[in-house]
Amino acid sequence: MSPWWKSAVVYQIYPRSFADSDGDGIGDLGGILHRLDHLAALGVDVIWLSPVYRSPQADNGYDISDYRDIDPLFGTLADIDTLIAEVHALGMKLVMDLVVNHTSAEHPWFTESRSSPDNPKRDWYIWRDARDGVEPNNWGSFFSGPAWTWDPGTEQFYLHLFDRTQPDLNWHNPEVRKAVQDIMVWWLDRGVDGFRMDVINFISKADGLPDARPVPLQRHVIAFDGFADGPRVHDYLAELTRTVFGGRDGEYLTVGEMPGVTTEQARLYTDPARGEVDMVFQFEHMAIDQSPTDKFEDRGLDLVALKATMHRWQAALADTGWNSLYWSNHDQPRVVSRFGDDDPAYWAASAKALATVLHGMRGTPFIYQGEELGMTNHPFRYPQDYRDLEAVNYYDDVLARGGDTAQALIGLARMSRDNARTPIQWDAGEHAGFSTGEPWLPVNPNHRWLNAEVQTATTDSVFAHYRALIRLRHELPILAEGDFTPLFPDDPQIWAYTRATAEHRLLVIANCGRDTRTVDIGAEWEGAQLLLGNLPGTPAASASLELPAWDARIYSIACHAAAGRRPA
Ligand code: ISL
Repeated sequence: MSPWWKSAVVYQIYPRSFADSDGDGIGDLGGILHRLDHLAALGVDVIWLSPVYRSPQADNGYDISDYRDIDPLFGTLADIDTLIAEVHALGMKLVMDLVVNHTSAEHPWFTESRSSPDNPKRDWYIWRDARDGVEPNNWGSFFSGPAWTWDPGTEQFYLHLFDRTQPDLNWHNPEVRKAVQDIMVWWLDRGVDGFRMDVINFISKADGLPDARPVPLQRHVIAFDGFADGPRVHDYLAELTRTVFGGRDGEYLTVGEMPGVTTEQARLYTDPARGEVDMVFQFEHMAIDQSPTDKFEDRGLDLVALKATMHRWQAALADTGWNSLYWSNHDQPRVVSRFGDDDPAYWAASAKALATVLHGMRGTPFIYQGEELGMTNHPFRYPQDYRDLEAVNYYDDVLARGGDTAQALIGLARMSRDNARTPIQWDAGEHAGFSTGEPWLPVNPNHRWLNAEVQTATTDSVFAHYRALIRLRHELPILAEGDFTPLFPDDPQIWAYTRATAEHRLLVIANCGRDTRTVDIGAEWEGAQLLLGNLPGTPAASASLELPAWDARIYSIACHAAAGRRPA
């Protein structure tokens, strides 16, 4: 029997920006509890909660100082218990974010580790001597500068692939792995239904921590070849699954967030026979409009390349393994502004069209909060508008090396993670109904017309379209199980593919642009039933379709011939 998560839809909550119950301008667990009806109405199966553990919040909770407590910003352990119970009562599941490639520098493990070279926790992190008076290798941090920070007290460098406040754990040490297992069991005992595992393909670093291949004009290099999919990562994940779930892993969901993962590696990670993770969250399609050496340098969208990448992942995990499907998360700009068209004339149709092509694919769809409303990028303008340390560090870095700051601001406005982190637009009122206080990041001014209150009351809203797509996934086994075949791969504007089982065929087709297009889909689709369209008055299928701007449709035909061939 197919695992339950193959026909499930996951919804990601970024708690800081979801809903605030106490008026401090920062979202919290009480706010989520209050808004659970929104998720029940949407029809999602699983909630993935971004980190709510105790944390200094240098990276908004992806820097954890106590894995067994809730940060007072968000509430208490009693609140999370209530949330777990309420989510279950509504028939949904709750998955926690597990950030264990690194801890916060304020975690007691690190405080002990840095206290002396002989401390028993010294080896829980990755410490090295200086090389010729500087960092031990040329690795760079994802958040600018070197991946090493000097500790004057003990005169060694420690490794941090992310911010200096996020030291990497040494997974080679069995005590570290045991400590992580204990944390996971502790949360399962509290009733959670699985984990989204942050950068989990970075936990095994290359032996000897070799220099990365140099990149012209860059002193520090993001060294994927040095830390992604390293030598022992598969062993560590299999060990984790074995020890934590003890054969009950089918009941839970594990999602490995894996930047830089290849399709070949993803097949290994998600091969059920290997017992590592259920699905990977990969990033190839998110890099399509970015320069390989600078994510804020916009290359523009090449739709043919975007389709090719998504289709390659569909093919690679067709027989073994499983894809997660997503357009956005808390680290990416809003998809309707990025790959769609946020001009008011096309905004709704393009948000629905993008949703249609994603939710028609094979894999488990993830919706990032606000995406179901078609929330857009924020009109950020000035350096001081940004809160995210990635954006702040990037701007400071460009400034320090005398780079083009005007260009940097254009790149930040398009790609900054803060675009995804503005408060959810619940209504047209003050602070968009997110909080009674001043929100930590400004509300998008378009909340006057773009908000949940309007959309849940409207039958043709972006929200209603997402709800319809989720319902189709629950009702039609073909969406989880059917084969995937791309159509018109070289068309720069039409995104189309078929899904097929022996009994049933679907055609998913969208015009991803403003110009009307006529597309010849063939006589076999003549008269096919329209399952879902995003524009009013969409007809049944004909051999040739006329698709206005951002028109998206799903057509269905039952294959009687194939059904007739079945043994009696
Ligand atoms: O946004 C990115 C940096 O440009 C991504 O590369 C991101 O850092 C990467 O996907 C890993 O993300 C995860 O780990 C980070 C955290 O900041 C992100 O929010 C989290 O999703 C460190 O824990």
